[in-house]
Amino acid sequence: MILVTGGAGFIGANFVLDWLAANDEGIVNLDALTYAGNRANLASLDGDARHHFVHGDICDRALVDRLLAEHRPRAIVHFAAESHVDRSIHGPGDFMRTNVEGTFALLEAARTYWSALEGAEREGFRFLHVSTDEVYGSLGPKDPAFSETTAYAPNSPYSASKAASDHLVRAWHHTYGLPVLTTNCSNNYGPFQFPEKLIPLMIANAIDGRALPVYGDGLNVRDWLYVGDHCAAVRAVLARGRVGEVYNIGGWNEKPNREIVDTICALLDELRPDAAGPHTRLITFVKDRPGHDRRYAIDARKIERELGWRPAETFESGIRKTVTWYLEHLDWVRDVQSGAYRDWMARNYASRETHR
Ligand code: NAD
Ligand code: TDX
Repeated sequence: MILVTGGAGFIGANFVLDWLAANDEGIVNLDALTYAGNRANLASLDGDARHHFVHGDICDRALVDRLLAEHRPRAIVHFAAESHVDRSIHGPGDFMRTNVEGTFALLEAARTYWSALEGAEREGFRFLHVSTDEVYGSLGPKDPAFSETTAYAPNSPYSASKAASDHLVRAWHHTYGLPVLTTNCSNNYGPFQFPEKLIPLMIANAIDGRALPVYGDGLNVRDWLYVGDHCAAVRAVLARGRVGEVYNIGGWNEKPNREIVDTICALLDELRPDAAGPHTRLITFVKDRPGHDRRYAIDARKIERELGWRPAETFESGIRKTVTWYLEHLDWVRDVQSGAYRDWMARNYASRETHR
């Protein structure tokens, strides 16, 4: 049995589904079902006794203590977080609470639980903390990619809160000996991603014939990884990672945002031949994100060398799968585009003056 936090969100749900497709070990899935958490992502597991869903908050120490005592997991895989940079700019409070205080509460619960274990159970226990490349800050065009020893330099409230959580995890290992593992991954994309993030937002807007809002000059660079490859990397780190180590995860796939949007438009031109095209006519350049990091790039040689992990998807195969998934799951898209979603879109995009 493992305890997963945030398993109703984008990456967490993909992880839970992949895990249970590959082996019979059960999962306790603790998720607060914020705007980003969605039970529908896990609908295919209804009636599956291996999946035990708990609607609750990682900050609720008594609840976490009870789950650990009841289910006696051999590992905690910690995905739960507030994850959207733009939301962290509009309202950083939730990010400090969940990402910093929530990780603190989870570490303390894990420490108490692990301290009371004995023998092989104690030896085998792991706390795997899922984090991001954004903690390393922004790269210039010629800088080498982020490695595990790159100095932390977070620039947004989101990345600062994740950096803080990474430091807590590190300290709980060095001070208390808690057997932790930390992963820092690049930008993910794939099924079930909430349409506030670049790729699903562009797909959802293009399908509806709405503007495709590109921030600034569209030349900010991100390093994209298909979510299934991230999940496989997390499984490899959990199984074979060295305790106390950090593993950077990335797809060697740097691309400027404008190229991503062009690729999505080209795929939609092909897959929706009856739509009024070309979809690039919808591209609109809008006011930049404050403090917008220019470039992220991950040096993934450590996880490749030590654990033999490699991404299975190319960007071309992964983005085609992703666009196809959204076209085949328009009901899912409509469900998450609720009143609260419309409020967010109005708040984030209304104030950005636009030019084509
Ligand atoms: P997401 O926003 O899609 O999902 C987050 C999940 O956490 C949701 O199900 C939400 O309900 C849950 N949650 C939030 N606050 C909670 C709380 N207090 N208690 C319990 N559950 C809570 O996020 P995601 O994109 O799936 O990211 C998952 C993790 O991976 C995060 O830690 C994020 O920092 C990290 N990460 C994400 C990316 C990316 O590109 N999306 C890249 C690298 C790392
Ligand atoms: O409407 C948009 N227009 C636009 O140009 C949005 C939402 C984004 N962008 C740009 C900003 C970024 O340069 O696209 C790029 C990607 O933006 P996001 O999808 O918001 O991702 P990013 O800010 O890079 O952060 C993501 O990757 C690291 C995740 O949201 C984080 O959770 C993860 O840690």
